[in-house]
Amino acid sequence: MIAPKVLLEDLTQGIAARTATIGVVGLGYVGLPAACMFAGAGLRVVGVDLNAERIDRIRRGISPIEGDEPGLAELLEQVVAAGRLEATTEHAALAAAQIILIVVETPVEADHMPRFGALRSAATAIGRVMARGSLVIVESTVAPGTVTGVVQPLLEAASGFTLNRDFFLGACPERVMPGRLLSNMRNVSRVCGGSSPETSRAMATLYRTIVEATVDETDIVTAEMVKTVENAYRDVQIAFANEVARICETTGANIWTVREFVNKSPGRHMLMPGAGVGGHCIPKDPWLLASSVAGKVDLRLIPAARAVNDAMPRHIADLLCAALAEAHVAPEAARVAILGYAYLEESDDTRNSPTQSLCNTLDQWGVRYVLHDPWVEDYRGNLNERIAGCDALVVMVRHRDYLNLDLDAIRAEMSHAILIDGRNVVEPAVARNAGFVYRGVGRGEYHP
Ligand code: SAJ
Repeated sequence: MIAPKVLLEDLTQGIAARTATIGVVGLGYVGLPAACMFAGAGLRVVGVDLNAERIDRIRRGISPIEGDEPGLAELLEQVVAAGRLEATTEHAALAAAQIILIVVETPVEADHMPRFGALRSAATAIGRVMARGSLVIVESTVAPGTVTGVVQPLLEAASGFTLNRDFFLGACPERVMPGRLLSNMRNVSRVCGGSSPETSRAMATLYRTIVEATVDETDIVTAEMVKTVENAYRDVQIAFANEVARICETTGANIWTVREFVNKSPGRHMLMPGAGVGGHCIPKDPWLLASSVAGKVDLRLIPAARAVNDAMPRHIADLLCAALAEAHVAPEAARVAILGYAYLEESDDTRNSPTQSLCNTLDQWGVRYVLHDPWVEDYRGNLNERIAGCDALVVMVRHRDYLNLDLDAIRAEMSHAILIDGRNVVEPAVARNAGFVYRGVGRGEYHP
């Protein structure tokens, strides 16, 4: 039997010589760019996805990824035409791969706990077909302890192999962002956590074929921790900014001035308050981190930050209510135009949209609303027409289209002139001079 050390050496040489084959399980907005980048680096890639329509489009060299992803469609077409990227719904094709990436979704459920259903299925399917000497790498963001606690046992049970003797395992969490998939994959550093130091080294050799930033080598749990911690950290930072904004609304300060001057203090980097925290990462990853110590460590800050950020859409609704009262408009008689549904400016991604949370509150209150978003198919259209007859405007996303609103023209279309600014897109004095009743997150100087 070939010694594990030799197996890894052969694998590393195959990467360097570009003779190795990589399997990628999950061809979504992370897996597909990864498959294309490795194929573009000269490696042979076999992509597997359960979605036959997606596989069909990829086989035709057509990207199934929505939104503007610079370079992706061209790269996909190129590597498919060159025969370096094959796509299939059959996991059996992975038998030919020396390296297999798992890039499937890892959501948390309503109880904030992960079930890892897709991950478990992928691990079992891979275990059934993977060849001896394979290196399996989990790119999905998982709770610390998942790769060795969930993936390893499933791989061993399905293959009959033993870790670090017959196969190798690692975690290299993705760090992509919609709109910058290829650029992030190339320019953002990666953490390679392997089941042995030699495994981490082989992983680093692989990722250095596509990553121009630093590629760090460590153990598996550290890699799992880094990804979930970096996003929990960001969530706490945003929550702090949101809480200070609410303090400003009572003390009569302007959060943006406070933040500007605070950040002049050495080592301070206060983030931005806003109308809420959406997306596929920040609302989820803190819960993945917390789930790894559920019942063992009594966490206070991380859950509290989630609660603060999740409460911002309700805060926007409360600001709206206060402004309606000042304008003597009954909420149940009001008609509100909500500007922005995507979770982030200049994006069509609506996952965990804070606006949806606001709509749920307005539905409970019986407040009628219309939605506008130039990036979201269902809500595109002429802004003035969408606003016509409304009593209030609520800005939820800092899309470029909302940065220079013609308030005089908008005012002429509206029944009442109320403006709620969730993303600091309008100077309050400008709104007031145009005849608007104004409320803004953190703009205490304008909250009577
Ligand atoms: N947000 C604020 N205030 C801020 C920053 C963001 O309210 O100061 C809100 C945004 O409006 C949005 C949500 O938080 O609703 C998330 O925004 P984000 O800028 O964090 O963007 P994401 O969710 O795409 O975050 C991803 C993360 N990357 C990965 O998980 C691989 C995050 O770690 C990155 O910092 C971020 O991209 C980025 O800036 O690239």
